[in-house]
Amino acid sequence: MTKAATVGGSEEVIAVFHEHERFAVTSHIGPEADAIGALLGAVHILKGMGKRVFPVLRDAVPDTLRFLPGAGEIRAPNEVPHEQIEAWVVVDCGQLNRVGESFLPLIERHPLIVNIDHHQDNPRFGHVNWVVPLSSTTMLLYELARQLGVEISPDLATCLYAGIVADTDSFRNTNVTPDTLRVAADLLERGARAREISVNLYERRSLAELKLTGHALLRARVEDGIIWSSISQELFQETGGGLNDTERLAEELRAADGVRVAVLFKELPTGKIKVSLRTKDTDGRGLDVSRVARVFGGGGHRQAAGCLVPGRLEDVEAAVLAEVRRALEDAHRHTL
Ligand SMILES: [Mn+2]
Repeated sequence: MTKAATVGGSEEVIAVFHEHERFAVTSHIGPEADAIGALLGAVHILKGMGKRVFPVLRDAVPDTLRFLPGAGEIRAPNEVPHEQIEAWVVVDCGQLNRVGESFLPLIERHPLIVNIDHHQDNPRFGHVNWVVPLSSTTMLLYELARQLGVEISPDLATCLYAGIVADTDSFRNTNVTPDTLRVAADLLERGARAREISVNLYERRSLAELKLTGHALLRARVEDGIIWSSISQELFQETGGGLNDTERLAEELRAADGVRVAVLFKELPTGKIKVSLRTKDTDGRGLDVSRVARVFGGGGHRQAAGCLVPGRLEDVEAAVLAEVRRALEDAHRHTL
């Protein structure tokens, strides 16, 4: 049995899970392993309690995450019997609009939204909120399963473990705590398929992704501890790559020796620029990139954040880099 500390504050979530029979569970657009792992985790738990559950996502499950047990049952918003749903469980969404704008009106009118999340700046948009800044949202689902006495099967363990691996960047970020490892160890004991998760998460890169990575690394620039690169629409077209082929690129940039911050700019067909920020902070006290992202209406975590900025690529680059420089100077001043 694990000795991981018990996480409090779940009483209302547990009450809702007990008191209702028909649930829909959803997560954010551009879903990654913590979003889908937490969504499926909630589905397994509710099913384990004998409830009726509808798993829903606005976006399709990425190919590399279809191995997660239950992923094949996830439906599009228009396939859900909305009038039957007694409670919406929204997981891993730092904001409610992260479920997708077209989908938002269907959910936000609902009288019972349960918000389960680990993003620190979550505005507690639910009627019931359980927001704890653990390493992953799946850590919260693990805790729920334990508190509800639902058995953690190898399938459920695999979903939960995948979220931890993804959101800690394979146990490399400063959000890894002793409890992260205790929970991970317990999930392994319960049959989480760790190697299958690693291969699916890290060893299924498309040729387009590798080409985009190559181009972006070639054009990367370094100045004052900041490394940055950009991908224009032209480059997306030339390589045949899409936005989801750029997910790991900011981390590749950050791997450069001597840099503290990596910034990747991606030009979308809409004319907006998607900005990804990463820090190479070793002690959790350096630059908080989510603060930079928030200046531009975005958000995220200390070490990984992002924002969507309207404007020309060069202009957005200049504005964001200026803000990163300012934030680095601030962080430097605070440590003096
Ligand atoms: Mn997450």
